[in-house]
Amino acid sequence: MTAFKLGDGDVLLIVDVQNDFCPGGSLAVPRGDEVVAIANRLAQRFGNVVLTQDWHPRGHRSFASSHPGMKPYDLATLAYGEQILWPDHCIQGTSGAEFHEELHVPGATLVLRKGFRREIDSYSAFFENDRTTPTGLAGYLRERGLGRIFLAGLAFDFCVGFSAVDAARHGFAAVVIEDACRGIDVAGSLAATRRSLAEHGVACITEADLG
Ligand code: VGL
Ligand code: ZN
Repeated sequence: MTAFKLGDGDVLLIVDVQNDFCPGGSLAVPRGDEVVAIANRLAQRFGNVVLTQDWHPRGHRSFASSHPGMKPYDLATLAYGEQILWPDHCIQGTSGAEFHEELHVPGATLVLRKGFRREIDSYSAFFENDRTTPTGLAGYLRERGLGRIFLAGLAFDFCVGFSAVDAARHGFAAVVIEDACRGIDVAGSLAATRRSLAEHGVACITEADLG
């Protein structure tokens, strides 16, 4: 039995499949490159595909290198609250910020760049980490009549998870395709993400559930 029948109101959101999040990159997600083949396959089944691209200026406040004496994965307090500090990654215009070279999604209609404000990180494709600055994605999806969002990509416990929860908060149906994601797992982030997805009614499925 097919649990999910895809239609015109569905969109596939492919999150941050970029070189810096893949093996060899500066913030490599373990086995991150394994999502490429499945993302390519999924994209062919959706009439609507949107890509996100983490896109930071040099000296971004989420980088440990911007905080003397602190190191990657430390917790810092920024103007909007707590922020995990990361290695420099996905710097605008660098090869680390490019999509994985085998990602092949010619039908994608939007590349949504996020994290471009020096002072604010953005895990979610909908709101930056201050939780109030919108990226514009909700408006795009609404105007296009897209009501159900399937998510794939990197990292499960950061950008994919936050995007899925914000989608649900916005009133979209949100579905994470878990075998099309890989996670980082810092400070219990995987378990926290699973809890948060469940609390917000986000379904977690596998590619096989799409029939
Ligand atoms: C991400 C940490 C920092 C992600 C982006 O794409 O999950 N994680 N920037
Ligand atoms: Zn980032």
